[in-house]
Amino acid sequence: MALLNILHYPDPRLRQQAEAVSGVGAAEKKLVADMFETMYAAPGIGLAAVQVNVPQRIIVIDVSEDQSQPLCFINPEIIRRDGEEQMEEGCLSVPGVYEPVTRYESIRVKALDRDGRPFELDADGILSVCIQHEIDHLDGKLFVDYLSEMKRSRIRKKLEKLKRQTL
Ligand code: GNR
Ligand code: NI
Repeated sequence: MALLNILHYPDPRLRQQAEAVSGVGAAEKKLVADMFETMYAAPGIGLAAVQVNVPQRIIVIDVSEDQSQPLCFINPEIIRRDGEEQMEEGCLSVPGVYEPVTRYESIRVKALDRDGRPFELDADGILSVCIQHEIDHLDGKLFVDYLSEMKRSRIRKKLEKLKRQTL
């Protein structure tokens, strides 16, 4: 296993459109294992492959308090969406920033699991929010894109300054 480097906004590689995975083999399974390790170490409740500079449609999530509910979604698709809900979001690629975002309240998702087997799952609450946040990453989208241009530009300047200071 290995810890992967997480890209930070405004890195242009976070804008990559991820490609569908054509088969789940040894390389994909290793990537999934490394993504879980990286997410738990961060710590975070979700991680999309684009965040570790792999433009493939792979997501890992665990919203439990004790790392007991690992979920992997390969080629995820939202097949049902209902209601709206606002929740405070954060992102490992936008460290230190938390802002409310409105998303679908409940969804049904279709995907392949880490062994390549198809499954469907109903989600609401934080799991629903997290799945939508991660699928956005696979399309090169970040939660700051839902904020005003003024807020986003303030966040970009803050993170650019932070980066300069650590170089
Ligand atoms: O760790 C994370 N917490 C979180 C909190 C509210 C809404 C979404 C998230 S996802 C985030 C990890 C991350 O950046 N995944 O892409
Ligand atoms: Ni994120």
